Amino acid sequence: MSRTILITGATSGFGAAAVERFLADGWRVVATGRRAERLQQLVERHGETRLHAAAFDIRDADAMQAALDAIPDAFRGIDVLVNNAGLALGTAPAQRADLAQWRQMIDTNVTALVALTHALLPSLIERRGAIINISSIAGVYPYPGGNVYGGTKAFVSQFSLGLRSDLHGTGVRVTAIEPGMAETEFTLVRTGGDRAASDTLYTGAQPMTAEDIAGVIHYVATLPPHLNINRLELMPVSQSFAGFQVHRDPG
Ligand code: NDP
Ligand code: 8X3
Repeated sequence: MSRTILITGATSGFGAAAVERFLADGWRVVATGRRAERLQQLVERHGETRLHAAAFDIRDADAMQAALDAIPDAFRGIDVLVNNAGLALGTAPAQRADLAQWRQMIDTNVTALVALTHALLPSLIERRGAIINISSIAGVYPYPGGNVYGGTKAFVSQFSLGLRSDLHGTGVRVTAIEPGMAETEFTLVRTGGDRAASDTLYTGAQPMTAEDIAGVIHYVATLPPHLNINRLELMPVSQSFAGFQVHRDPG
């Protein structure tokens, strides 16, 4: 029997690659994001038999509810929720950061993720489904300029573990995937469209690809139902850890 997956942030990067991966494997896919034209291109490529596209800003609670209400019957029983939509904005230290950017990251990465999860929990419980939350190494290891972005991802990982506790006995699986550097539009968004900064970060580093992460999401979603990966941290081989920084007074 074909299963149904709802993937947020399906217009780019991990989410777009995951849509392709699950459609190729015969799943029904509900794909969401703000950029309606990209979702429309997906529909034109794949048709509407196994793909339903819903364009809305995930921070808009009413728009989210309207989109959920408008899901066609064939796509209503969501088996897997992939909370992927998210972003980092800026790399400035906290003392120079833009509060509006902090709010946008919290509203998108935390508040919207929580709201969508809450809305879909009844269906997920009924179907003994799965929740796959896209967290980040930024939620595990702090780095300069990661401040609120890292905080939102720490929330995502800890919320995932908390969900596991609450969903004990329901059969619902919950996983936080915590990727390191992967080349998507992530850095373009973070830098406000600075293509050179994005290229500089990724050039020569062999970062992970969106398809790498989509493969991991698919792996997690198709594990035997008795098996739960709680958190899964991954990096490109080229990325590892640096030491602590020490400030010394000039004397
Ligand atoms: P992209 O920028 O390529 O994709 C982000 C997706 O999120 C887009 O589809 C975007 O859609 C969607 N999105 C952002 N804001 C909103 C919003 N307000 N409403 C609806 N959708 C929204 O980045 P990635 O694919 O890399 O990022 C996916 C997830 O992975 C994010 O949560 C990110 O934090 C996380 N991550 C990324 C890593 C990386 O190195 N790339 C590493 C670790 C984690 P649209 O703009 O159309 O609304
Ligand atoms: C994205 C990974 O290290 O750029 O979440 O914050 S990092």
